[in-house]
Amino acid sequence: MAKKTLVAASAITLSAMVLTACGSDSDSASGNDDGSITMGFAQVGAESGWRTANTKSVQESAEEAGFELKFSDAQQKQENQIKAIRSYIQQKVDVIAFSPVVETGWDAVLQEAKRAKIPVILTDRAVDSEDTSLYETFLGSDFILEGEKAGEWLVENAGEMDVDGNGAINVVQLEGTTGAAPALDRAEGFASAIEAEDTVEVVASQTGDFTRDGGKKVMETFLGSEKGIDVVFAHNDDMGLGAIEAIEAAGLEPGKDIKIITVDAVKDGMAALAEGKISFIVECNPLLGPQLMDLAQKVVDGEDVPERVVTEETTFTQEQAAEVLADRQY
Ligand code: GZL
Ligand code: ZN
Repeated sequence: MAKKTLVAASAITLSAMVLTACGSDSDSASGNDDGSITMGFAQVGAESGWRTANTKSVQESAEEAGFELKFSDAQQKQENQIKAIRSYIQQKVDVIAFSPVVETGWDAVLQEAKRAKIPVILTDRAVDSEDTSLYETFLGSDFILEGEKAGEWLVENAGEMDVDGNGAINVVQLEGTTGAAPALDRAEGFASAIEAEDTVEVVASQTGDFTRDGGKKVMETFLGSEKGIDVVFAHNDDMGLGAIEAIEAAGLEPGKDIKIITVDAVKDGMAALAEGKISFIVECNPLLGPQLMDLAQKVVDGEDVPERVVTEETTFTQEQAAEVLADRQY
């Protein structure tokens, strides 16, 4: 008898505690007693060095800002990101932030967040929704500009890019994830920058899904199917590093027999640039955490925020990489 009463009593206490926590009168929707913010972050995955650095920046910045962070890794699957966003809506977080793995297919779940009065911040990648009321702001890079920077460098250095001397600069392109904003926009920017240079042509283009293994496999295919490859344009360092493995396995010397241009400037990419295997890298800054938390605080406080916050980033030649490699944070 005593045992039963004890169990019943503790069950009542427990449920009362849970009720109290949820019922507290703090001003934040998520019911944090100290009014601190609870953020739900739906990350793309862990596909690249860039993504790892981005995740670390978000998690460390949330800690720094005293936010409660709910974090999910979607393994690059949109349905997992949508599930995570729905769970954040159920949990009544104060703000949702995510990097949409692809541009399309977000309107329904963003409408649900809007109906639940939970503000959404887009980070890193964009969505193609016409209705910009579905999110408060976009924080990330200008991917078209990144593609243009890569193409402009190639055109400026065309004299050294026709490696096989046949008068044509044949480029193979390793695309990022199909349908992802950085893949679509980097390809667009690169194509526009090389358009006027009629010796430069993209002779083959295929997705390597932003992974090292994907880049290696696609490069192996290209080495078998394409004659006279002079240049590889890879939408991120990881696919460029995979291409290096394939090029070396084919008995060719990356940086000499085939020039490689990539985007990101993560440590492994910068090391390959410094040692001459990669020829040029366009930086894409993953350290979005501090700006994200600052924007989230403003959004939750009902302050105005800019529609779009573009991150600062630069480019690196082999000489520049050798100079800064030791100081790179990621
Ligand atoms: C770009 C980001 C891309 C990186 C890749 O902002 O979305 O995804 O360039 C990463 O390395 O996988
Ligand atoms: Zn050539």
